[in-house]
Amino acid sequence: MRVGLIERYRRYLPVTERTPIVTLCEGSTPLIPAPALARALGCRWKIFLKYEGMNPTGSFKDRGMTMAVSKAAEAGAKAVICASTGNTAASAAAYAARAGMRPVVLLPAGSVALGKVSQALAYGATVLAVEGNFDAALELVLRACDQYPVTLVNSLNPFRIEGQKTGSFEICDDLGRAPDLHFIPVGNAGNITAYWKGYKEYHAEKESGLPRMMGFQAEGAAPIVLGHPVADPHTLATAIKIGNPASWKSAEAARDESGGRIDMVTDDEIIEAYKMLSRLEGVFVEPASAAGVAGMAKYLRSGLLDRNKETTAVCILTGHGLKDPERAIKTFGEIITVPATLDAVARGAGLI
Ligand code: AN7
Repeated sequence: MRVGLIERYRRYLPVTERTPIVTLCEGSTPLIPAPALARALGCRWKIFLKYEGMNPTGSFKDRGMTMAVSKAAEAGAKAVICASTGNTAASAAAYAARAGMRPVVLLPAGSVALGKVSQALAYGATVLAVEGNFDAALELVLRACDQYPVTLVNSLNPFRIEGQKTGSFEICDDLGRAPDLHFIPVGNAGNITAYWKGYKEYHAEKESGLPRMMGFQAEGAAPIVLGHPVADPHTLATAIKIGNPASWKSAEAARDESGGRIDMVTDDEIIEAYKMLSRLEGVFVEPASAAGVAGMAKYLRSGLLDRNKETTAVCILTGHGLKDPERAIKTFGEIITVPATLDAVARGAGLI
């Protein structure tokens, strides 16, 4: 029987017998070896893909949301609210539905991939498209939480980080120790914060080791790399189109304590990694999820990381490819329409 991550890692999490556990059996996602990707990148590393798209709503957000909504239920909350580039909204809506709470989600108008919008609607969220970017929506959510009886479930809610840190536990359990390098996309910077916390906690108890944290932002939305907020962020990886990350300082701490890097990749590099993952490994992700892999490829190419050194690398693939079907169709090309004859099918398929 598959159990949710609170049950699996209960003793590392701030829950008690009185906490009503709101779960969709999230977590325990596969750690998939990627030998073809390693070959294509010309390296002798062991590369693993942590496929977080396999969570119940198709992204890593479910890890934090099972905790945040369980604790909100314990506190008697009736409604939850978040600003979101899409995945947080989908996850919040699902867990709120399950807990019998009202979900309200604020999305940057016109910037959220269709799969995510359809999920938030399906789970019964009140969906507000804010005429502004994610950062403006988050600001409004924080003000709403100050003034109205509604619980914040963005990653500024510390229970979100607690839930998300379990990703590190699973990686250490699967590998028998922490990897050498941990590649991860960075948007609002909650996830890199959570993984680092998880690695440190496990290491303190089990001496499982500590990876270098390698975070990657999109070039048009790279405030941490530039050292200042970006007023008008842009990238086709809409999940990480964020100009003023909430967990900025703790992401820098993860980078510095681990001897890692936070750097940026272009949209072209993101799309190249997006294609490699699906074509070489059969792992379909949304574009933002490919940013960590794009960063790994960039560092291997430039020689900043040694391709011949024995290295175990884990790439966090944060969201499922079906989240953004429009980008997939744009990227992967044409459908061939043919008459309903064997000859046309054979020609179309390149069999003759
Ligand atoms: C697929 O849903 O911020 O650095 O509002 O959906 O922890 O923010 C999503 C972020 C990476 C970045 N990959 O993680 C939201 C939201 C995917 C994401 C990130 C997000 P953080």
